[in-house]
Formats: sequence, C-alpha cells, structure tokens
Amino acid sequence: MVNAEERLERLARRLNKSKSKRKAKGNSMWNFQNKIILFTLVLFIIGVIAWTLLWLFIVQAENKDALYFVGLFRVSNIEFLPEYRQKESREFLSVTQNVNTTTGFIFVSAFSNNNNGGLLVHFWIVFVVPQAKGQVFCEDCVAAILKDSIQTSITNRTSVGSLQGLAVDMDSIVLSGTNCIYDLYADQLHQQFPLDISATSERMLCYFKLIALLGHLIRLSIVSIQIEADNCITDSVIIYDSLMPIKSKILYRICEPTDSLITFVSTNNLMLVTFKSTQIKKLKEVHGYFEVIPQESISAKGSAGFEGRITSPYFPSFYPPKCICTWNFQTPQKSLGIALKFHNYTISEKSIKGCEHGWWKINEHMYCGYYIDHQTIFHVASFAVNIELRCSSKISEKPLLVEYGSYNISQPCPLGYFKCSTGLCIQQAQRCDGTNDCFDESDELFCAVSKQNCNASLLIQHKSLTCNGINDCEDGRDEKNCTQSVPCNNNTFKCSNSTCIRKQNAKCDGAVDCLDGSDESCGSGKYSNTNHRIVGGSDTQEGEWPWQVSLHFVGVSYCGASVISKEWLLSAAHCFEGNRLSDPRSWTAHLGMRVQGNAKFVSTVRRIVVHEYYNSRNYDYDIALLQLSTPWPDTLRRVIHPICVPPLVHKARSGEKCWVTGWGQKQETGDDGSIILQKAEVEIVDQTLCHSTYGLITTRMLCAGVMSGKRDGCKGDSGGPLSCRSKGNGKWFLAGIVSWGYGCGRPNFPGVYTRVSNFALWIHKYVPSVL
Ligand code: 4AZ
Repeated sequence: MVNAEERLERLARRLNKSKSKRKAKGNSMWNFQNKIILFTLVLFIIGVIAWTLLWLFIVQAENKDALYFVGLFRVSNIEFLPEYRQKESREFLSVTQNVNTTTGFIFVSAFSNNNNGGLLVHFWIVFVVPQAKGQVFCEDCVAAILKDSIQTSITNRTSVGSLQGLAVDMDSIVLSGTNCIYDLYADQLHQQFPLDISATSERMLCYFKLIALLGHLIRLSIVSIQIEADNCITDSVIIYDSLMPIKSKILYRICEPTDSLITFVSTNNLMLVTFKSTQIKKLKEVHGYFEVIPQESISAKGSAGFEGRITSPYFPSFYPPKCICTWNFQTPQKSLGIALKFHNYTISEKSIKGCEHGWWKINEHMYCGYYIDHQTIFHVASFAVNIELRCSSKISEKPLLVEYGSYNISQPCPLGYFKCSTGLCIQQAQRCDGTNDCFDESDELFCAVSKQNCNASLLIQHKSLTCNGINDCEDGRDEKNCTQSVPCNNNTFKCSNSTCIRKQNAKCDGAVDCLDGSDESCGSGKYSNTNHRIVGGSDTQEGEWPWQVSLHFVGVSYCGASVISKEWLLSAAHCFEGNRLSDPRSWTAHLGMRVQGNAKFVSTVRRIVVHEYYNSRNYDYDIALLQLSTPWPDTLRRVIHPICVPPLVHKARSGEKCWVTGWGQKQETGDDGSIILQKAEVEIVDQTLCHSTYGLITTRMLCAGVMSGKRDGCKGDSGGPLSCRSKGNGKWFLAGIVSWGYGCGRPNFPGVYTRVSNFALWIHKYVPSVL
C-alpha cells in the first residue's frame, strides 16, 4: 500500500513537474509573441507619429500660402531726413522699431519723402493661411485690420491714428496684395541687371521692386514679353514710378505681347514692375534688364544752332511725365526762319481742351502735339525761336525726335515746289509721297494714289499685294515680273487653292463653290433697293447686310461694327474711349441681326485694339479692332458674312454710291435708336469740298452724304459700315467706318468716315487672314 502511495506521489510530483515545465515553456512562448506584437505596435505608433509629423510639417506646410501685402502710409508729424534712406541709421531704426513693436505684424521696408509734408512709410505684411481654391487678396479686410491696430481707440475713430506718438494719416493708407515680392538692387552705374520673369503658377501676381543708387534714376528695358493679349484682363506688365502699385504712379501698362525693345525711365531711384499671369496654359514670360542712370535735367534747357536735332528727355527711351524742356534757336540771317521736322508727330493750335500728348509753346504761341504715322514740317517765320515742351500726359510717352534747319522766310515757292495751304513750300516730289510734309497735311490731301504706297520695300513687306492677280498699285507694278501665271481666264474666278470656277454663277452668290470657300470669303450679300425711306433711311431686309454688327455696352446698343473675319470686327476707336468703355468685358457683339434683340449669334468681346494714334480731339485714326471671345459658327454663314477690307491703294472715287447702315438715331435730336436696322444711300464727297466744309479733314478720313442733307449716319451708328459695291468683282467692301460729322443729315454737312483702305496693313497685322 505504501509503495503504491509513494508511486502515486511520485507520479503526482512528476505530473506537476511536467505541468510546471509546460507552464514555463508556455510562459516563454507568450513573452516572445508579446514582444513581437509590442514591437509591431511600437513600430506602428512611431510610423503614425512620424507620418503625422511629416504631414504636419511637409504636406500641411505645402498646402499653406503666404499672402503678402505691401503698403504705404504717411506719418504727418515727422519730416523726411536723408538719414531715413540708410537702413542702419539711428533714425531709420527708431521709427522702424516703433512701428514693428506697436503693431507686431507690420514690417517697415523703406521711408520716402512726401511732397506735401510728412514721412512716407513703406511696409509689408505676410499672412500664412491654408491654401484655398480661388483664393483672393482681400485688401480691404487687411486694410481694416491695419487701421484698427493703428487707431488708439476703436470707439474714438479719427482721421489721425497713432503709433506711439507717430501721427498716422489714416486716409493715406494704401495696401496691395501680391504672392511674391522681390527686391532688386541696381547699385552700379553702366551695368545691366537682368529682369527675367516667367509664370510658374496659376493666378500669379509678382512685384519686382527695382531700387537704384540714391540720386539716380532707373532705366528699364523690355526686350520681349509673352502674355495673353486681352487688354490686361488676364495678364499684364505694369511699370510704376514708385515702390507701391499706386494708380497715379503708373508709368506704362503693357497688355500685349511684344518683341521689340522698349525702354522706360523713372523720375526717382525707385521703380516697381508688376507681373500678372492668370493661367499657365501657354508660356508667359518677360525678358528685360534695368540700369541705374544719372539724372538728366528734366527741365532741360537746350541751346541750339540752326541745324541739328532735338529730342525728348532720355531719348530713345519713353520720356517720363512731368518734364519741361526749353530750346532756343538763332539763324545766321534775319531772312531765315526755322523749319521743324517732327518725326511721327505733329503740332496744331491749342484749343480750350487741354493737350494729351505734349504741350508746346513756340514764340508765345501755344500748340498741342499728336502722334501720327508720318513726319510733318512746321515753319517758324523768325530768326530767333524759343521752344518750350511740357509733358502733358500722366504716363510715359513715346520718344520724340525733331530735326531742325533754316529756311528762307521771304522767298515765294520756287519752280518745282508745292505750296501748302499754310503758305509753306515743299518740293513737288514730296507731294503725295505718303509722308506728310505740310504742317496741315495739305500735300497729302488730294492725291490720286500715294506713290509711296507701292514702293519696293512695301511690296516686299506685304507679299499679299504681289502676284495676287489684282492690280493693287496704280501702275500695276505689284503684278509685274510674276513667275507664276494666273491660270484662270476672264470668265472664271480663281479660288485661293488655284482652281478655277465659273465666275457668273459662282462668285459671291452666297453659296460656297470653291472647295476652300474663297469665292465667298468676303463681300457677298443679297442686295435689294427698297424705297420706303424713314427720315433719310429705310428698313433693311433680313440678311441684306450680313457683316453688320450691333455692339452693346452693358446690355445697351451703343455702336455699330462690321464682321471682317471669323473672330474679328472693325469699329470706331471713339466708341471705346475712357476707362469703362475700353473694358472688353462690358461689351457684347450681336451678329446676324436685323431687329434689335433677335441676333442669330451673340458673343462677348475678348480684346479691343484701339489704333495707337487715335486722336480724341479731331477723331483722326478713328478705328478699332474687336476680337470676339467665340468665333461665329460656319452654320450661320448665310446670315453672318464678312465684308471685304479694301487694299491699301484703293481709292474711293467722289460721286460713288455707297450705303450707311445702323440702328442709330433717325433724327439728330430727341430720338432713340431704331429697332430695325436702317440703311441710307450716300455719295462719296470730294475730299477738297469736304475739307473746305469742315477744315480739319485728314487723309485718314473720307466724307459721304448727300448735299441736300437728309441721308446720313447719326449717333448710335458710329463704328458701323459704309459699304460700297465693287464694280469690278461685285463684292462689297468696307470703304468707311461711321465716325463723326456736324449734326446729322444737315444740308452741306456730309458724314465723316474713317478711310478704311488707309488701315489695310494695320488690320493685316492683327488679322493676317484679311487681304
Ligand atoms: C455720333 O455722334 C455721330 N452725321 C455719328 C455720325 C455723325 C454724327 C454724329 C454723322 O456718333
């Protein structure tokens, strides 16, 4: 029994031992698994923490935007000292510290002088904000925060705030948002500092502050600009005569791409260039450089002999605003006067209205200056001549070059000379040469065809004139020496792809017969002649004037225009005068329309190109091109159709019958525009006769009407077409653009139109498909 018990005890002990062994074994297994789990867990937590940190510091940081605001305010109780220009000076640091510590978020960048007293404080503020789609620079919000911080008491608001004793003129605060600022220094004379900008992100607005040596000026040279051309709506390059983008300090706005060198000069040692690019679908860039140049005396006093040249300040750069130049001339004999040859410029008697492009005083007589496309000569019948030029434009102006020499005051025009209306003599050869040599342009007024129009260089420049089967030049020199013969005979019409179609039933019949559509490319229209006249005009028929466009300004019919291609319209420059009217976003073009409101096609306007020489005083160069946002579709070809643009050498013949069309007033006074498109037949009026009626008729104008009055264009018709039908090919061409006149339909006062043929090359530059 004992043995059995002992055995049982031993067995039990063995069992226990093996149990505890297993237990020990099981324990160590658990520890190992735990360690792995624990390790994985730790790894995971570390990973999560690392990822969170990474996300916080990198990803999040990338999604944040720094919004920069640059600004300016005037401190009225401190006067500017030269020491404020030195960043290390005690004066600079004292004011800077005061501003920085009081507000905590304004950083002073510079001080400058204020003409009306006080100190101008230039500053910047930066906000780091989460990146948001469609982010806007709320300049007013930041300005409000800024004003609250500056004002000592929010309840007791006054026009003077306080920054610990600095009296801040609250009305002087200006602020502007940007997303990048660069300070660029030009600290050495005779060295070019590059300014190369390219758009790297959408909605980019960058400020490039150009800072030159004290007491010097900055000359900025723009070599090329690649931007969207839409009147500075999408993209722009703006040059300011200060470090702040203040409207009144704009030196120049560039809204179009360019690859010809233009240079600008500041009036002090600071200049700001802003670059705005809204999209980066296309390459957007600016290439240029800037230099520090010594200050020329802007109030230059030049003394001249009797032969030489005078120029605007900083020639050939654009000359800055606020200049006064004086020159004194003396000829060797009392019988000799001074002749002034203005390049691309003219002067004429100053009227009550101010001058826009230079104010001239010549021996106590006042004149206004205008840019034009040729040279003019002005004679001063005195041996001693004092000339004063004052810049009258708020922005920089194109450089001026005036050559001068003496002429015999008493000598009547010798043989071989032409007498200008002003009494001046010019060589006969200078008549009708396209370069206007008489001061009043009388040498260019009554010419058959300008000889210069068909000189060799012009034909090389505009290959479309040569060997096109049309005698563009009067002497036919554009069609001589053509190696390829014109394959179609007199009864056929040559399509642009060189195939021939039968003329009589194919060309300009409203149906496309040439495969390339060139038989209908412009000027075909169904002509009808109805007789029920309404105050000088009559109702038109549907589709009769398929190139006629009604231009609506903020929803109201305002001007007319003509279709010249799929996306371009031609109108009058004076329709787009002023800030509001020059904004393409305010306009819609109504095409294929007879009754107002029933347009077959309506498009917004993408771009308005006003002629660079447009003169608002006498409506010279009254022409503008409009680019549609959406080209009209081919499916509307029967109701919308371009009118042909006459070639450069086309001459409107007096007595020729043409039509003026529009929705303008049917009477001179007290009448709203017409609902139905009106037409009136008018005659081209002899230029001499028109000149004697109005006086100021330039070669860029032509007159048309009926001497009895009655049939005429009127207010609201401006910009619309004067359509003539070619006797040669039956096509309609745009002889004129409704421009101005003395009243409407008055006897002996014909309507004045822009002479379109004069602008054939200008139009071709923007619309190469035309001509
Ligand atoms: C105008 O004010 C206007 N009779 C247009 C044409 C004429 C006169 C005035 C010509 O838009």
